[in-house]
Amino acid sequence: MSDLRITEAFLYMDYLILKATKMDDYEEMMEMKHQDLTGSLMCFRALCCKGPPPARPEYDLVCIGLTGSGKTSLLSKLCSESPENVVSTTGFSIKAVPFQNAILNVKELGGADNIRKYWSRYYQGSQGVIFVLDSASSEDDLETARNELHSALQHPQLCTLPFLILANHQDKPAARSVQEVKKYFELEPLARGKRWILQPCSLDDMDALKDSFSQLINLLEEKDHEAVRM
Ligand SMILES: Nc1nc2c(ncn2[C@@H]2O[C@H](COP(=O)(O)OP(=O)(O)O)[C@@H](O)[C@H]2O)c(=O)[nH]1
Ligand SMILES: [Mg+2]
Repeated sequence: MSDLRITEAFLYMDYLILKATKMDDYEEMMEMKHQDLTGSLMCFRALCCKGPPPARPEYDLVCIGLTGSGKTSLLSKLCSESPENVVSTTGFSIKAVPFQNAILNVKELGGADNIRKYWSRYYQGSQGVIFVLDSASSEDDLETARNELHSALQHPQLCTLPFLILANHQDKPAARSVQEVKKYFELEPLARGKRWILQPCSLDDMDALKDSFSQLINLLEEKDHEAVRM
């Protein structure tokens, strides 16, 4: 819409106000309204004449980890969903998680004993991996989580992808520190040469969580640029 047409529209609105309020002095009102009109025009232009926002790149990720590690809760919180709506994941679920510079389409795979053996069927097409672990879990569960993480890091469809490992439940007194997790999971030797981030986090610490996701997005973008260069 041209500036002239917008001005006409505002003038007509003034005429209607004048009629409704029965103000006599049109000149006086116009003088008063002049400043407002200029401001309104700028707002109108900002709202209506701005082009669509630039498209954000989308990445497909797979999110794995034992049941109860906090996959659904963390992803739901990133999507600003209410915690009351979090239900246990049977099979898998997909969420589009929006960030300022990218959208992550995250496929969460259920972590129960009888489902984990099917995880690898859903790896195809993934561009990155999120592995969530409960840092305060029992020794047995921690060992199971370690075995699952090792299998995932070595799987042919995942081994070259960026990994974000979330050491969750850090708010609990029994939580292992990030150094303990790194040592226990033998991450240094296992993930040598791979792109990975190990982030201690909890449901209450969204800043740490968001920060680790921006690092993951950087790794995904780097991979994109490499593909363009090849
Ligand atoms: N204290 C605490 N509880 C958590 C945390 N993350 C998840 N939970 C709780 O752990 C339970 C299982 O979480 P859920 O997201 O369903 O785990 P999932 O099976 O990995 O998807 C829920 O009751 C969550 O509220 C955390 O960081 N700290
Ligand atoms: Mg779940």
